Amino acid sequence: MGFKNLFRRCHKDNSESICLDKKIALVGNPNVGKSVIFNNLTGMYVTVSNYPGTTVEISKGVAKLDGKMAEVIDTPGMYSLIPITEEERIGRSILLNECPSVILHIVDAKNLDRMLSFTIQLIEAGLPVILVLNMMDETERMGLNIDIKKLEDKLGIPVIPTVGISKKGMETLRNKITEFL
Ligand SMILES: Nc1nc2c(ncn2[C@@H]2O[C@H](COP(=O)(O)OP(=O)(O)OP(=O)(O)O)[C@@H](O)[C@H]2O)c(=O)[nH]1
Ligand SMILES: [Mg+2]
Repeated sequence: MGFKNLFRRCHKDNSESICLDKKIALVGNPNVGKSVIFNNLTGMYVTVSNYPGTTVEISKGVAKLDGKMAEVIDTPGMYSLIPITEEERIGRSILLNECPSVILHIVDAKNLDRMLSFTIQLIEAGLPVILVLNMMDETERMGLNIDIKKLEDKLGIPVIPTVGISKKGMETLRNKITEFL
């Protein structure tokens, strides 16, 4: 699909680089639990503002991870790196322009098969990705069993199961994020 190296310039140490701070971006389809996980990661200092020149609201907050401070950016729901909606265009431009140290691709684990193509796009674009399998409570209730280790081996990225609403898996996720900062 030609996503390879699309974002590589973000991570080069050259004069074009605008990566001054540590940033964590949350991406994923609508309604998968991005904002719940955003709230779990951030503390009191949350701001909501319109993305420049648009009416799309972006939340930003601060996470303290193992003594390191990082900005957390909650993006609007998006399905792909190829933008169709304004929200997707903004999501893509956050990934391009904000140069996050790590991207959390948050998926509804019940529908993992439908969501993996976006994970693969992010990986192929050279972005630093953690796959977050959220809604594990509902997934387990449905009797679905996901082989996390095998998924990690196949994708070559960390995969962390979570239940956003009860904070299950958040400690493991925080530790994994810290490795990227
Ligand atoms: N059962 C269950 N519900 C969850 C979990 N995480 C989030 N939810 C619920 O799922 C719904 C959607 O969560 P949000 O955090 O608003 O999802 P979002 O991805 O930010 O949605 P958009 O901003 O619309 O893209 C809410 O009702 C949450 O309470 C989870 O792990 N398990
Ligand atoms: Mg949200």
